[in-house]
Amino acid sequence: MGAATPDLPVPTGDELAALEVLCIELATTAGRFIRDERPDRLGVADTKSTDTDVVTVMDRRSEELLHRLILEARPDDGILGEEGADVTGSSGLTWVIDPIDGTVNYLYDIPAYAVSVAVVVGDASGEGTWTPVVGAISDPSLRLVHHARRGAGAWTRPEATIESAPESAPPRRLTVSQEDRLGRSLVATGFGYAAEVRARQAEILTRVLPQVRDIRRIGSAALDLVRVAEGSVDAYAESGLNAWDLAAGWLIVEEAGGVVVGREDAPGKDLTVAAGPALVEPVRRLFVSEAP
Ligand code: LIP
Repeated sequence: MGAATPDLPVPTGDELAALEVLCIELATTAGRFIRDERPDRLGVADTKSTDTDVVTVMDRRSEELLHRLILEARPDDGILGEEGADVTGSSGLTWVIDPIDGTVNYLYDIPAYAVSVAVVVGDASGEGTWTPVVGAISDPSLRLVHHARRGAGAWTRPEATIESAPESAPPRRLTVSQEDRLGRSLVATGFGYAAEVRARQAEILTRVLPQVRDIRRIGSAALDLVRVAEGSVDAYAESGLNAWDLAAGWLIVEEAGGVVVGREDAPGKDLTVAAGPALVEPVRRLFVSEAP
C-alpha cells in the first residue's frame, strides 16, 4: 500500500462490501447518463481556473444526480464534488466525486472520459489527510466499470452486468505492469490549464521524453490511473490533481499491486505518481521538480 493516512477508522467487512456495490452502481448510473443523454449541441456552460477549464451542463447534471443518489442511500456521509456540491457529514466517511473526468474530451466528443466515485476516510479537503477505502470508475465509452475496496483487489466488469446477472460475466482482475526499466516504460501524463503551469510541465517533459519509451496524454486522470492498474501503461505522473480526479484511481492502482505516491509521501495536487513497485521511484524522480 502507498502513502495512506494512518490511524483512520476504516469500514470493514459487510459495510465495505456494501459501499463498493453502491460505488459501482453510482458510477455506472452517472456514466450511462452522461453518455446516453449527451446533447447533440453541447456547449460550455462556464469556465473555472482559466477560459479553457470548462464546465458543461452535463458536469453539473451528473453531479446533481450523484449528489441525490448518495444522500438517498447514505444521508450521514459527507460529499466533496468537483462542481461544488459539498456536504459535511457526521459518519466519518466522505464521497469524493468527479461527475465527468476528462471534460474537454467530453466536450469534443472524444471517447476518453470517466465518472469517478470514491469513499474516503479522513479530511477530504486537505492534502495527505485522507485515504480512499472504496472506489469505482465508469468508462462510458468502453461500457466498463473498474472498482476496488480496500484489501479485496481491483476489478473490471462490463457495465451491462451491474444490474442484470453479475455472475454472467465474472469481473476481470486488474494487475499493474511489472516493467522495471525506465527506458522501456510507457508513461501517461497530463497538464494543467494555466499557461505558466503548462510551460513548467513542458520543461519537465523535455527531461522525461528521452528517458522513457514514450508518453500518453489521455486527458482523464481517472482513466490514466485505470491504465496503470490494468498495465496498459507502465506509469502515470501529473501535478495539479484534485481529490476528485485522484481518489478512486488511487485505490484501484494500489489494489492492483501498484504504488501511488506524491513528491514525498501521499499523492495530491503537488504531484501524483502511480506505477508498479519497481518503477514508481525512478518515475517520481523524473517528475519531482515539477510544481503545480
Ligand atoms: C482533467 C484531468 C486530467 C488533466 C486535465 C484535466 P477535468 O480533469 O483528469 O488528468 O490532465 O487537464 O484537469 O478537468 O477534465 O475534470
